[in-house]
Amino acid sequence: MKELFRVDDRVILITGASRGIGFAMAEALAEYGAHVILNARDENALREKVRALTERNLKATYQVFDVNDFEAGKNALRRIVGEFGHLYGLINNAGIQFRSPILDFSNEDFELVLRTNLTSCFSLSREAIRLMKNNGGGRIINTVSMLGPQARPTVPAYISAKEGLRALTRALAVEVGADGILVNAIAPGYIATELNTALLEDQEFSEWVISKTPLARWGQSHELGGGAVFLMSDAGSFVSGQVLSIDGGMSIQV
Ligand code: GCO
Repeated sequence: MKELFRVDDRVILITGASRGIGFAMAEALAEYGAHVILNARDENALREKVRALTERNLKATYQVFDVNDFEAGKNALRRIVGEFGHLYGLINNAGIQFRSPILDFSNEDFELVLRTNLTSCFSLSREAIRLMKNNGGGRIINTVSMLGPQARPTVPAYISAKEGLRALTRALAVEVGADGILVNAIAPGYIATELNTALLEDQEFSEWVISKTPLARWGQSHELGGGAVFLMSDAGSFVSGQVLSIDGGMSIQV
């Protein structure tokens, strides 16, 4: 049974992996045998995170690119296949957040969030699928959000993008399943990451999160790792087009 969750030697690219949820997913996958490739824009941060994994004899390297530079992402995938011979998995985790009342929310900011949190996932997934098809299949996980089906004020672009990413997950799953490519999403709740520092420091907001969460606490990044291992492993071999909520139950509490 324990082999069910191994991902030995599966080459998996995780975007936005220099910190938070992305690094937590990469660390968990590496602990279960994967060769993880961490992506971010900050090479120094990536070098430090990869060193933290390789010092534990885990298999990790990095690729520096901005997910909004679609050609750079395509070239990074080519380098990965050139170096490792194949690409098994992609986790589209990189994302940004803008919070502002809608009347102050510019078109430019809205478009930047949609490009970063949705369009870049489409572009990188298309190029990854091109490679996975030649390798007998693979896995894609999109980091969506509890927000999407649920909403709150001041984050219209993020909600729109993450709901769109749920839809893209289904759109890809139906199109590439016959190629042995499984596409799913993980929907974090409120996790104590740098993206949410402003919210964690807002006592009223933080207490609201705790009151609306059955587990009565914020989540921790490492609590997202198990879901990534499940969906990248043989344990998830018949799961596609699905959203795995890792939110302490918040999405189901009125
Ligand atoms: C916010 C937060 C959320 C969380 C998470 C909740 O401003 O409400 O940034 O978007 O990050 O996505 O599921």
